[in-house]
Amino acid sequence: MSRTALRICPLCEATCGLTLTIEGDRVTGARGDGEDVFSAGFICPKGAAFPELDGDPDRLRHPMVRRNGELRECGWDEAFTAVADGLRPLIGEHGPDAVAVVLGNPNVHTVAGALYPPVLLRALGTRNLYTASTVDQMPKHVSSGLMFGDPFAIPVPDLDRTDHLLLIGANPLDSNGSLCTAPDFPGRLKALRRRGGRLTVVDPRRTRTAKLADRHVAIRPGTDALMLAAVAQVLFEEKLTDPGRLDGLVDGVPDVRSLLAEFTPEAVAGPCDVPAAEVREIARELAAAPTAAVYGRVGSSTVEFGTLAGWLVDVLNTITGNLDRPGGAMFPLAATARAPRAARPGKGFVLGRWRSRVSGHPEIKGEFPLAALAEEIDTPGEGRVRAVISLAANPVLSAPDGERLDRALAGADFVVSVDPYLNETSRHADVLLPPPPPSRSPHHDFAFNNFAVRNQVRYTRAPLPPEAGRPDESEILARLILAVGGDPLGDPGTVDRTVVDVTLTAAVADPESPVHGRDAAALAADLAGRDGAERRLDLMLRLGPYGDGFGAEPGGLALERLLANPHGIDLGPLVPRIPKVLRTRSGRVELCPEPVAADVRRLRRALGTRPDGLVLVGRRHLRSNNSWMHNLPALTGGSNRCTLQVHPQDADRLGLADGATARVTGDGGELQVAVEVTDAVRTGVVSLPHGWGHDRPGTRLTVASAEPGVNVNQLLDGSRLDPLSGTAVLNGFPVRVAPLD
Ligand SMILES: Nc1nc2c(c(=O)[nH]1)N[C@H]1C(S)=C(S)[C@@H](COP(=O)(O)OP(=O)(O)OC[C@H]3O[C@@H](n4cnc5c(=O)[nH]c(N)nc54)[C@H](O)[C@@H]3O)O[C@H]1N2
Ligand SMILES: Nc1nc2c(c(=O)[nH]1)N[C@H]1C(S)=C(S)[C@@H](COP(=O)(O)OP(=O)(O)OC[C@H]3O[C@@H](n4cnc5c(=O)[nH]c(N)nc54)[C@H](O)[C@@H]3O)O[C@H]1N2
Ligand code: SF4
Ligand SMILES: [Mo]
Repeated sequence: MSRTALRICPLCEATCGLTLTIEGDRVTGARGDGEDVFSAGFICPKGAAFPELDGDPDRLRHPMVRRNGELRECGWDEAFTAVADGLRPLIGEHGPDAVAVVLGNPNVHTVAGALYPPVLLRALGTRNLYTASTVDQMPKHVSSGLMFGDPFAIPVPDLDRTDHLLLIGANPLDSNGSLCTAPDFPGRLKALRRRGGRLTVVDPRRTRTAKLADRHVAIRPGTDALMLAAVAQVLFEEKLTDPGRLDGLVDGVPDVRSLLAEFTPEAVAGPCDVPAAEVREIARELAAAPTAAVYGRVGSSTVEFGTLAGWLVDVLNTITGNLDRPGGAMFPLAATARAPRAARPGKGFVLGRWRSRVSGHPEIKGEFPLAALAEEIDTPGEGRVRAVISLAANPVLSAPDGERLDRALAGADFVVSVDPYLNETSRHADVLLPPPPPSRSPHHDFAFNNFAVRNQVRYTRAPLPPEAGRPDESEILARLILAVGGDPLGDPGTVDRTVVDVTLTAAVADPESPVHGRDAAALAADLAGRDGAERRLDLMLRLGPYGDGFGAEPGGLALERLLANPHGIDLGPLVPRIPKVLRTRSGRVELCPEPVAADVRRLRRALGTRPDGLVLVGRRHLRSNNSWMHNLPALTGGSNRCTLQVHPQDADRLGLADGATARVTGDGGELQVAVEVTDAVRTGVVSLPHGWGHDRPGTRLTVASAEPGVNVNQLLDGSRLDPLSGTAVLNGFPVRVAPLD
């Protein structure tokens, strides 16, 4: 007796619709949903492994609490009471900043992770917020914040219509794309080439994506900002700029021109190790394409000049007239986003409103660098972080210097972890709260629809009912919020009711809202949904850009329409959104923001250099995901291995043989790892993937700990950051490599 159920895949940013086969209370199969309005049947090996991932016997089913030093299973009421008992006295004595909140990557892949962390942060009032952004995309938030006034206004390449894609430091054939949500990214790149378009890939490794390209530029890591500056310089020099429709809406073009004047192709050729003539060709091709998009991701972000690279990507999009036009780089509009308002100046984006205690790092978007978490816990003194609430995060492996963080967490007064696994980070929990597997959770992409190459909306309810007595993740987080406030056994529904109340009270008072002047309580009573999370989704849909406005827009979106369209609702191709999307103080695109201009001075110092040391870059494997998918036999083995890739010439020079063990040394430590000799990396560069190092005691990762690998982030001491964004330099940092004698 089997049935099928739909479930949007939560395992990467592509958000494919899956059709699950369900037998009894287990998922036994997964295939692509051919009728999904966005993914149209696409599935990758990770999606296909959904049943195994969902049913992993190492997933925790009961909460755990530490008593007399030992973690043991307990009941849910006991767990939330322990949270309140642990946190309340610390907050009472030391204030809210004594509690750090750490938000990890899967929060953007769950309904709960979108809806509750903001409420938790407001309830706590702590300034100690650390997220995966500062080991990932924070540079892009900063460049967008400064240029467009909204850190979330991140243009995405209009993949299906562009004639030319300049792709920098991304490998979507393995990652399936990031800050560019596009199911079947590989197929969309092939379609670009089939329709006569051109693909250029800039990457120090010859990746599967690079193999698909018309041009592969094997740049020296960390130098993309220099190359992009030179591309802009050529465009200015050769009078190839034309902002098109945005002419008159962009400030600072002449300033950028003079700022970049000395970044000639000749001046960057040495540090980038890219011939000047090739930089000129890249610029001319970009200008000549009928439409083009420049797109940079992780390899251009978690680097020394990450914010400058993110900025230059959009400088190029703007001065070639490709920003905000079909076929260029565009701003998606999600169904649960705020409805657009009339164009007008905004508050702008301000950096460094407060600073971290130990190193004085400026806050960025309300966050401190994840790389600074350990020092905030282990450095004594007034204002020390004493407790940590970690939601879906494994910073012991994903942040620089995990060993220091490991020790810091062990020494913290109190740690709460919401995580399905007992792993490198959650083993430090005093209370561990495991959410149910994805088959028992609903899904809607609150985050990724803001970066999708086509506007669309989908919602899938949990394919399986909750196990008896087990809360879903939304309820876990709502109860955590109550526990932090001292009411561990309270009704979690009050959290959602309060949010609905506050939102509607503001909406009815807002002259631009479709519900202006109506009765908030009556609107709240009209919300559909079988739990608080669903009612909040209904609320956001109805007040959103395509919403029914509670009757003001008949036929508009509401939860019921999504439930009636289980394969999703297509909302059409991306449409131009400037000037409404802008929130800068000028109300215009600010092409030359002052903090960026100041940082260009740092970039200038790299001009004319010719570095010759060895640097390390990462890599992602198709059948892996950061630190938490090494526990499934179906996804491990084969080429998914934690090896140090070394170019044959470097291997010769260093005396390293394929399969031998190398000793790798960086600022933060040393590790030993097997060598893989391959010309897929360029000379002067070695590559080691992240998320490995599953050999710590006290975890429950049967498969992963049998093939633990090493933690690349141990090579870092946490001091190398992109200064404007606080983002860790995870790519292009210096290492020494020698054979293990
Ligand atoms: N050297 C190097 N380091 C890197 C990177 C790199 O390229 N190189 N990449 C960086 C990037 S881009 C990122 S995003 C970070 C990611 O780093 P993290 O944010 O730490 O995320 P993950 O490593 O994916 O770990 C996610 C945790 O969430 C848990 N989890 C899984 N599903 C769920 C769920 O449904 N609910 C809850 N509550 N928990 C869940 C997992 O068990 C795991 O403990 O790593 C960064 N670190
Ligand atoms: N299969 C799989 N999919 C994933 C993940 C995963 O771990 N596995 N993680 C998910 C997450 S959290 C994210 S953020 C996305 C990331 O998705 P992507 O941004 O596509 O990330 P990567 O695959 O790491 O690709 C980064 C590329 O940059 C290159 N690179 C390194 N340094 C430099 C440099 O200085 N300059 C240039 N031009 N290139 C450089 C690397 O060689 C690498 O090929 O993937 C997501 N999807
Ligand atoms: S591409 Fe991403 S969303 Fe699609 S099936 Fe694979 S892991 Fe899931
Ligand atoms: Mo990420």
